Amino acid sequence: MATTLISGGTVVSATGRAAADVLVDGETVRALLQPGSPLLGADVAASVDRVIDATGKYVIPGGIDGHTHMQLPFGGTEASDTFETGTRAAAWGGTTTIIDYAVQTYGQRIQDGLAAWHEKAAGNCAIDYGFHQIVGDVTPESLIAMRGLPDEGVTSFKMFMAYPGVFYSDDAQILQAMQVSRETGMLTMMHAENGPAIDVLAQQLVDEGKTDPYFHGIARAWEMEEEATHRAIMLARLTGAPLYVVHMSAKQAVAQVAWARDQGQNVFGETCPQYLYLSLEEQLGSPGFEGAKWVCSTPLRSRAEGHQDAMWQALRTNDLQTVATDHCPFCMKDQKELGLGDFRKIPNGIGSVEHRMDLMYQGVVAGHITLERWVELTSTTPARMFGLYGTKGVIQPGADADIVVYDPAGHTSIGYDATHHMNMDHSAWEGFEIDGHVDTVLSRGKIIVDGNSYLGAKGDGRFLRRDLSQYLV
Ligand code: DUC
Ligand code: ZN
Ligand code: ZN
Repeated sequence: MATTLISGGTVVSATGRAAADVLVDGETVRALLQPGSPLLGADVAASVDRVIDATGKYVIPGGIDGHTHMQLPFGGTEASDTFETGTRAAAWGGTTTIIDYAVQTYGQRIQDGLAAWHEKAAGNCAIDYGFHQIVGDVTPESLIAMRGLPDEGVTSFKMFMAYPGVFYSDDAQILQAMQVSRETGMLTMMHAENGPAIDVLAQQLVDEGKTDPYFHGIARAWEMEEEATHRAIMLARLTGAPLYVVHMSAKQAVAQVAWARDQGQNVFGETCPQYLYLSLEEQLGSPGFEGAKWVCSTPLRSRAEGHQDAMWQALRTNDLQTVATDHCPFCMKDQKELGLGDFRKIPNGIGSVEHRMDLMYQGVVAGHITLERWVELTSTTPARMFGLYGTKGVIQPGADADIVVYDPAGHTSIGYDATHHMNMDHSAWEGFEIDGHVDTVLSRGKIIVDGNSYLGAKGDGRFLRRDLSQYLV
């Protein structure tokens, strides 16, 4: 296979930055060379098949989005990105790995749920992909089947304390699943919101005629996230299960994670760009039905209460460890519109898989995080958290050549008629301006994005069999 030299750039890792040329041989990184180094011959550039000029640019490991929902049947419809469209959009935005959630529905065997996800993804992805397993029906049979997941390369499973009647598990079910997590080393992932209480609050709001999207955020109060996060932490503590709380948005819930971590517990937290930038007042509270674009769970929180600033701070202090998207796109037409007149019927989800790397880079520009922390939150820690590190999440000899050349002098305007490749009829990020640009994307050595050209193909991406988490203490 072809050899490539990425020359003249600044290689950024989770721990530092250095001027270095990256030699790619086939699908993997062969060497990092000091510019002008004679180690591999006097003129490496002349001996390779192609040279990518990265002068003035950052060379970073490809992004890893640890939380996506392609083609998820949910809320009476199905997430609008297929594995084909969603992973291509991810590639455009500098993400070279996704970890999607395979679903076991109520009454289904876990093995069958996982097999269905393999069928959806195989041969369709633009980038490499792995799976977490949603356990939607804890039964004696599924507790046995869960033990087989690590052998399938699926080393984490998600449970829901929300959505009664859909994915919900009660405390007794969570306790038993966590015992399996402790026994096998699999990571327990938790959607931490008190679903039964939220449903009562939502019904009361609707009875009072409060049916606009804004009230989705009122029903799903931060107390419901804090309480569930605490409960999950205590169940994890009792059982010894490692716990990863997904899509965190309430500062009080993050304080629970910080508290557990201070006790030495293996508890981790993820947030998403929407909880860093968007708010209950500005987006969810948009006039009329417009706010439906931003109905997701956990919900957008009040800026006046300071949640967004607290999330950025928690990313700096490592009270939160990762940034994923919870990419779960729905069109307004025929999908979000299902909830006209009743916010409970709006399918929950926002599409962001294309924009995570850019939005988080803007956090560097704004001084919220360092360049190194950008790489750590979006690539290196997800790799370690989900058992991919060494192959993914780092540019080093032997690693997969998943590499992004990022131009800090470039610019990206986000919007439906601007930068938009996701299969949606709107952008939740309309009008966002980024002081940087994804220039070139390599997936296992193949250039799949080159400026404004897409050079990848459906089926480029492979299924990743993941090891157990490499992040546990
Ligand atoms: N939250 C969302 O917003 N969408 C998918 C599932 C979830 O938990
Ligand atoms: Zn969730
Ligand atoms: Zn999700």
